[in-house]
Amino acid sequence: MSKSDFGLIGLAVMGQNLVLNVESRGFQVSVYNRTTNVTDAFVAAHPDKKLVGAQSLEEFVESLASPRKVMIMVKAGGPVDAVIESLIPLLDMGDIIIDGGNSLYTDTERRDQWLGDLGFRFIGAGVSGGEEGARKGPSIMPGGPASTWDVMKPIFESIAAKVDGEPCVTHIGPGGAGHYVKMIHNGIEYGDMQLICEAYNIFKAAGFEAADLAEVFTNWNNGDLESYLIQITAEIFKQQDPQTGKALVDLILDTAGQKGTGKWTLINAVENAVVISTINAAVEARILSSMKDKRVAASKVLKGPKPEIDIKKKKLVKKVHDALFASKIISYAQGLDLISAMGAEKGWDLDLAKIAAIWRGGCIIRARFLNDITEAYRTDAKLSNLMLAPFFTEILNGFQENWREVISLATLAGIPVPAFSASLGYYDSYRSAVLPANLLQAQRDFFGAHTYERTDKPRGEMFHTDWPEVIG
Ligand code: NBP
Repeated sequence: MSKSDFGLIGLAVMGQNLVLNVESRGFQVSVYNRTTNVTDAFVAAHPDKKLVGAQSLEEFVESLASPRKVMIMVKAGGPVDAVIESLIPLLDMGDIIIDGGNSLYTDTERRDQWLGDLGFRFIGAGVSGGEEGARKGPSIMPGGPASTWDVMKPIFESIAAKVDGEPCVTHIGPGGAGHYVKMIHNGIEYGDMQLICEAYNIFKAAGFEAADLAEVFTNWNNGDLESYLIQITAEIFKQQDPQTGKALVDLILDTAGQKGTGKWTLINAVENAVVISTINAAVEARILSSMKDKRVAASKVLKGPKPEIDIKKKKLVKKVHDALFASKIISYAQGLDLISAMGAEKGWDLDLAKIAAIWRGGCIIRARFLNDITEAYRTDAKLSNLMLAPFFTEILNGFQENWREVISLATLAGIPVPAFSASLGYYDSYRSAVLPANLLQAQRDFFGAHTYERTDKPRGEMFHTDWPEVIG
């Protein structure tokens, strides 16, 4: 048998679908899974495909054409290192290892150094789109040496989603840049999902049933909010529980899980001193949701207004639409700001237009408005904040009345809207020429002699006051 063009290790849901995708583009693919009966079952289930199932890593490596291209699609963390350790003695110099899992970018940087020192080539690639994306065309965010990317480009471009004929994959940058950008993609995904949930909560308080919501979200998906997450939300509201005939969403327990990419994004934002308050609120909302027992107990003690909103449904839909869209812009502005700061810190030379462009298809956050984000950065690569691109400035200016009203309505009705509020708080802070930090600096100087600058003196000139002594 001829040697394979590509090899994949890890035949769980992502691995299997990626293999079928690669094979469907005309490549012969070798596969290996630690539990070998998974390999046998997978190959047997696809007798008409150009697949080579290997029983051992030796057999797998032997079946690949040189330079070997081996993609690892196993659980992130220790398993990736374990697979790499076993591959090292079997591979030749110049062979390429690709880690396609959700690895922490710092792990990718370490592996890049480790494998580079040994003479292997390494790509850390974030892959988004879940099972369906992996099969039909994901968005791929590869990081590593440009010369290695050039070798992988034909395969990656052929399997990626396409938007306007452009593949949703681009070389992000060196080392951990690809996995880093995938991490921020996931953080933004957290923000998008929470904002949608807050809109849903407001509608519930105004008496919307699942069927009404299916209609609202379907209509939204035909407009400027068009996106995969709005689309699946409409489908979720249509889904009935076969046992009870009720809307399934109403039967799902309100405790959300998380795997860690949101938390990693927050840690990185703090390290870079970048505000990502919408994503922060989204991660914290999941944490609060998981405290079900405590919330149930507190609901019996801590008082608040009745969660009711009395406003014409059609009017409310428009207002919530505007609040959601404005908040979503803020969330992306923050996420892209973080990418930009980190890119500068690491010297990665990241291209935000290209990053936004590959998020237009294949991935979970794909959305119509990513076309406008792409355009904004194509027009001005040095844009200091997405809010300042004329297209987005106009929307924020136009939508803010409804945005503020929705947050007020929710707040007065005791409905939590942490991500809507965080977004508006960021917007109002960012556009404030004067903030109350003068008082803050006075406090710092009072107790710690930290000094302050004055409004009537040049910047950089520091002052200290001998504040009165406070007793007690
Ligand atoms: P999982 O993350 O559930 O991993 C299962 C695979 O890892 C199996 O093939 C398993 O082999 C293998 N594995 C483990 Br666990 N430990 C191993 C070890 N020590 N040595 C060798 N193989 C080992 O699979 P997944 O959901 O397909 O995701 C794969 C990667 O893609 C992850 O990093 C994930 O975060 C990322 N990702 C997933 C999605 C998604 O929608 N699921 C989307 C985007 C990215 P076994 O069969 O022998 O146990």
